[in-house]
Amino acid sequence: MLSIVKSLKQKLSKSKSSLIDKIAETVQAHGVIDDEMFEEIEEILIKNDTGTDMADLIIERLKQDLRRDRIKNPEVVKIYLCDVMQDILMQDVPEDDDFFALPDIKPFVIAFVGVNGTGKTTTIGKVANRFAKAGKKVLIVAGDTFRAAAIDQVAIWADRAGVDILRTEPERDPASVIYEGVAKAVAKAYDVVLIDTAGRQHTKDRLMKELQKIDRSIKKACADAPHETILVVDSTTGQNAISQAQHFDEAIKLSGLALTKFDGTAKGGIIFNIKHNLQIPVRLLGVGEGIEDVENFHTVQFVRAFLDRDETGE
Ligand SMILES: Nc1nc2c(ncn2[C@@H]2O[C@H](COP(=O)(O)OP(=O)(O)OP(=O)(O)O)[C@@H](O)[C@H]2O)c(=O)[nH]1
Ligand SMILES: [Mg+2]
Repeated sequence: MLSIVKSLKQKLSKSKSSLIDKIAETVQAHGVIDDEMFEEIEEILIKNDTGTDMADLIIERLKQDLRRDRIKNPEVVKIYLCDVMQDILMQDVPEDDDFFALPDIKPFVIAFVGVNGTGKTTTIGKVANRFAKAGKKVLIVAGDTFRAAAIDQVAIWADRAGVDILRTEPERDPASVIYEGVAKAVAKAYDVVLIDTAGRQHTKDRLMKELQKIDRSIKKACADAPHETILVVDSTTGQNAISQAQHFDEAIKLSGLALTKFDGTAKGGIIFNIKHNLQIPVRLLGVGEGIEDVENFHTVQFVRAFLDRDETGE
């Protein structure tokens, strides 16, 4: 557990130094606890994508706690801030939420959706690899049929992960290809099906309707599937993530989010924004371009890594 926190910490080092450390620096430079200091903290939070409502909430709670304990020393502010942020993230969170611990459902069907270029195909490759390593029989369905290159790309990931793929000629109707894939998984006793879909703008009605068709064809092949529908969100997109999630959730009921490119963002605050605005849990974090670079989003570990806390919670 400690080593997971450490390695996550390294991967998140960019995000960490730019939020909590920046706040600590600001507070220290400021020297006294006053309104100006709170404004500066709030500004940093908003710049880091927490959203204004969430930034307000954090600041209000911080003020309350500092007042309650009659804190006058600015050096202690960081500790109080970490506590407030930790409390907010940990509210209503189930313990030990492991994406890779499959329930007793076979095949377990997971659809990946999202806007263009967010990392759907890459995430599927990483997830396939994890399941394959755990001894699961995995089928990837190449449901992004718009471009031949997309089919080749997901085939390369299937090969790397050492799992099977159902692929067709390009330009076939994605819903029918996906139907074939899920039906094959049912017939051949696969443990897990990972469905790749084409990137689509959440504001385009026609593409959102196509998602509904895909959902229906998955259900035709396996009545209670998809068991998970994961929206893959690029964590560097900031506020737009919320609107993406709302639109996709209307078209195809989402069960969770995968936040990719967390290694490259200086703005870890998006996690707080999501917590405030969506009822959809973050399940996976993408922390690099390699096949191993996926982590369970485990709130406790994340909070420790992100807010620079170690095992003892100090
Ligand atoms: N640094 C980093 N790069 C990532 C991560 N996930 C994906 N990428 C990169 O993001 C780019 C797009 O990834 P894809 O997996 O092709 O994205 P996609 O959502 O399938 O794209 P479309 O199918 O075109 O919509 C690639 O260059 C990936 O290497 C991540 O967690 N960290
Ligand atoms: Mg793709």
